[in-house]
Amino acid sequence: MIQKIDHIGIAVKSLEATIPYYRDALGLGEPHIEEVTTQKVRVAMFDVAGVHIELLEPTSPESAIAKAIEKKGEGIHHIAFKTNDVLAQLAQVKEANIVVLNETPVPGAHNTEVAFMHPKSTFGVLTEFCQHPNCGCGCKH
Ligand code: CMX
Repeated sequence: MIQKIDHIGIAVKSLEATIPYYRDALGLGEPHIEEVTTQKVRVAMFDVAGVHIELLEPTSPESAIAKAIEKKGEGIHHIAFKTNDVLAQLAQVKEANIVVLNETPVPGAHNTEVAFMHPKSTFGVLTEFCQHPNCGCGCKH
């Protein structure tokens, strides 16, 4: 079941160049920063009342984010829905003939399990399902 919007992914060339806008100009506070090697990105996450702004900086030219920036420049890249069961969610959209990019969940930021659908089958919006474990880190999911 979809529970809420988990995060909005934004492709950026440089976390260092972008963070001051969100942290200082908007006043969102310090982000949680981590590298997600499986996705070839470095991520900075800002909590906005339980929904995260996820800045994504490519760590390799092979990263989906590097390719997105090359094609379209920086900007909104995807929307992610929090679910308590990614596999069930994938089965549900496949029933509706939506093309999935991951048949099974892969590791995402913050110890999540994630899976994407192809934007050509979701009306131009790259869409992710995201399932959180009980990570116990004190963050607001
Ligand atoms: N939003 C909307 N449309 C997009 C898109 C995006 N972010 N990225 C690509 N597209 C569109 C392109 O504009 C293109 O459309 P046209 O054919 O009309 O020009 C089409 O999708 C291209 O599709 P493709 O050739 O099959 O795929 P690409 O090589 O361009 O890769 C995608 C796109 C979505 C399949 C790839 O980026 C992917 O697998 N993404 C999932 C993983 C990911 O994005 N990881 C990074 C973030 C990870 C994280 O959150 O930690």
